[in-house]
Amino acid sequence: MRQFYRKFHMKRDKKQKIAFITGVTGQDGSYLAELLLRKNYEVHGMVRRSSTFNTTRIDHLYKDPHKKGVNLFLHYGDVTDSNTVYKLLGEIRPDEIYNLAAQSHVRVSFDLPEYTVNTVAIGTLRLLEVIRDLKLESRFYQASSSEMFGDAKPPQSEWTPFQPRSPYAAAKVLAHQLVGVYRDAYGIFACGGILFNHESPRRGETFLTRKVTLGVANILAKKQDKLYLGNMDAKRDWGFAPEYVRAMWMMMQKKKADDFVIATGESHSVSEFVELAFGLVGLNWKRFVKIDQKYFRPTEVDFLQGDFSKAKKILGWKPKVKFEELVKIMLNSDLKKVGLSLKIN
Ligand code: NAP
Ligand code: F7E
Repeated sequence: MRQFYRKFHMKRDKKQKIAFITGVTGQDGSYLAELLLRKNYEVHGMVRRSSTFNTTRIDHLYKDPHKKGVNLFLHYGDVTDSNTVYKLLGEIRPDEIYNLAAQSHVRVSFDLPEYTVNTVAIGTLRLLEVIRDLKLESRFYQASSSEMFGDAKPPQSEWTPFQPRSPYAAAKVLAHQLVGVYRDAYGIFACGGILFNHESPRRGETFLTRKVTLGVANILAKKQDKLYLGNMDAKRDWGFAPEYVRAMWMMMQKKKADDFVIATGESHSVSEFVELAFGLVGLNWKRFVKIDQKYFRPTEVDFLQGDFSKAKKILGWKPKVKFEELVKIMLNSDLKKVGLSLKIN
């Protein structure tokens, strides 16, 4: 993939900004790439080698690099591979780096703690060290998470102390704190976006919201008869992913690097999400949902609700899509995906 880039980079409009995204194939990476391409950035995405296609979320953005006007370049890489990170950043010298790569599943982080810490925490350290070593002037965005708050009493803000409850959350705390250290010690423009849960039709199918909306669609299409879930009592502050990646970009345009909570300020339980999603298509969830202990976590985060007043004041950011609309957007997309013509208004 890289050789194409070298050839075309020389022709770049010098005023055009260059962004580098780790995790470009993920939910947020794909929306962020779309946003930056709309803003005329030259976008470089790091893609992991996989034996099956892992680029489905960005396939619609990809153009043959031999053609003119191509602004998206993909490079094989991995945040656990320092050498490649070093080479890529040295060659691309981006204006903005968005570090979204992660083993991002909280439940899975209990099964794969070492790998999770390696990608989430040490992966972040690798990028920061390369910026420092190469003396890059790149701005850096870190995908921090509301999971870092863990047991802390809601509403959680930038001033709430972290009380992580999983290997994933502990790794995100370390990464977030390293960002602060590198900002203060070396003057690197590094932001920590503390994003609460954000969802979309592109959400991975094993996360709660998508598992439910796809499950409802499959049940209605008679492709599935039961939906197995874990803890129904946990509460989350669920927002809409495209609005959250816009907040990432807004942080990176400010004069001063800082940390921001991005949330809706509303919280709903898993059972409320389930009841609404089934109810919207006229089904009683109690007939279809079964509890399976396998989906419980050894330690749970019970109640997340974000206070985004700092982002509202300093960035001028606020969410538009709230809970019910989010469920409808995801459900409509999954109804279509399974081949049903039903549309929820
Ligand atoms: P996601 O859909 O799981 O995407 C994760 C991305 O990271 C994918 O592109 C994945 O590649 C890539 N990745 C995983 N391991 C990697 C490695 N070792 N090297 C390079 N790339 C690797 O996650 P998301 O929901 O878009 O979230 C984006 C970031 O925000 C993550 O850091 C997540 O922890 C954080 N976050 C998410 C939320 C949320 O609610 N979505 C909230 C707060 C923070 P493959 O496609 O090949 O798997
Ligand atoms: O779980 C409960 C589960 O896996 C939400 C990641 O993007 O957001 C995400 O982490 C809740 C939890 O997201 C099932 O126990 C019940 O209480 O969708 P989730 P998460 O753990 O909140 C944060 C902000 C991130 O940073 C992460 O990267 O739903 N739950 N039954 C279930 N969860 C799943 N996945 N599957 C179930 O069957």
